[in-house]
Amino acid sequence: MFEKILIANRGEIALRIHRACHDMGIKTVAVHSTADNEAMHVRLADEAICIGPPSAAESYLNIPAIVSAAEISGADAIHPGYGFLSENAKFAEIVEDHGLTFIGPKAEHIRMMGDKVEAKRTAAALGLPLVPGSDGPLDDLDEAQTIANEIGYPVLIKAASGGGGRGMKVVTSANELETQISQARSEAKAAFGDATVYLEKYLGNPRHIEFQVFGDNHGNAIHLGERDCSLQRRHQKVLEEAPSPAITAAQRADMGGIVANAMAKMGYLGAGTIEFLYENGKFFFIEMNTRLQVEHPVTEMISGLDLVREQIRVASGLPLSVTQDQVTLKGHAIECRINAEDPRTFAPSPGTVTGYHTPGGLHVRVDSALYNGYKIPPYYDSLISKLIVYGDDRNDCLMRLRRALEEYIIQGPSTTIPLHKDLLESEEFIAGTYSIKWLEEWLMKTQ
Ligand code: MV4
Repeated sequence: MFEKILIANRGEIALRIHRACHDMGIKTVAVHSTADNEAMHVRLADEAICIGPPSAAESYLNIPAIVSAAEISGADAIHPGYGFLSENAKFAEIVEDHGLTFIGPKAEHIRMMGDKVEAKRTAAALGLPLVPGSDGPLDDLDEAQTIANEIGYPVLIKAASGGGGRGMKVVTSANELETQISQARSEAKAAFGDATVYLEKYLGNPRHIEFQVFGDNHGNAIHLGERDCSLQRRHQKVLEEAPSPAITAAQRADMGGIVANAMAKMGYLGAGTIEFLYENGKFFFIEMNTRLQVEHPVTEMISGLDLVREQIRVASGLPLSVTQDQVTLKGHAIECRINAEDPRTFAPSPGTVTGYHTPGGLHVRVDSALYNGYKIPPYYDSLISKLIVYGDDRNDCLMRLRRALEEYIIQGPSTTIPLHKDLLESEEFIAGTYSIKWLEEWLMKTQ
């Protein structure tokens, strides 16, 4: 097992990883920008090394500085968290080339899943159901016309190097196809340096349901059920829950079996998430994320497993601590993402926390790096806290979440706590019948 892990991240996820390390008797090294000298992740770690100025490009994305920090501190491994360098195949390779362990999947799998066309090909070969569409990149207009006519309009043009919804174009009729493809191409080129695009049937009203998977290098792969992440605003998740209110235990066992099998065939190592759109009782693979996700705690709450511990175990060569038969998913969990933002305009609201009180009690978890007097810097993501609540069933979970939100006090910056309180009173959310379109429509009507 590793003796010392460098955490190449900041904020709540750096604390989350630090906690798993200390629970396992592993020392931690924090890295930080000059904007984070007073940050909680720096205070808690056994050692801390400044790696650059505030801009992420010069600090949390600075590969030479991070690898040097690992060498100087004598760390055995690097955990990238989420965002920043977590899905950078080159970084994973450089880390391994320096005799360190990258706590994450193999570089080849990160690279493959980063190319959404490659990812779909692989998923198809592994038996996952796909959204109907082009088999690969779009080459010429004739081909695109033929495919679109076959599957029927509307269709969606997506960037192969995209993801997260950037550079997508909905095409409603044949006469728009040419201009939308060339628009998508130039936007993709500008945003990702790659003009490759592909085409899919546009699903009008799906849910976003993702399966958590895990593999080790002893030939084992398991799934830990799904999370429903349909509540998004501008491709940012707002609230996630597990299990999804939309699917049955039989559907979970079916899809879970299929994704776990696929991961075993690939020889996938570590934590991964398989994203599906779900519409009219059917799943359609769209993407795979090769990292630990922000919303992993809801899966931890219903499975009782520590996903960061599992990541560290399998990266060090140990088998997963459980077999599929030993996984029991029980109860219901919801995560509210709390951002330092105006709850109506969503404008960022950095600044000093002048009063702070966290909710507590049975089945209530707060993952946050905030403390009273902390100055939220303006340079990074506005996520400042995740409130995660467990209940025996969805209604029990909703009741406890309302109670926990009432207790949570963050003074100084504006936060999205009031938005979550309103959301928990809305009929559609309570009924659990929402799709990916619902939140933005509700915000327009009510906020
Ligand atoms: C789609 C889709 C409809 N049909 N693909 C957006 C982010 C990226 N991961 C995939 N996305 C979508 N792909 C087809 N064929 C609708 C979306 C989409 C979406 C997906 C999940 C959650 C929120 C969303 C909001 C808008 C669009």
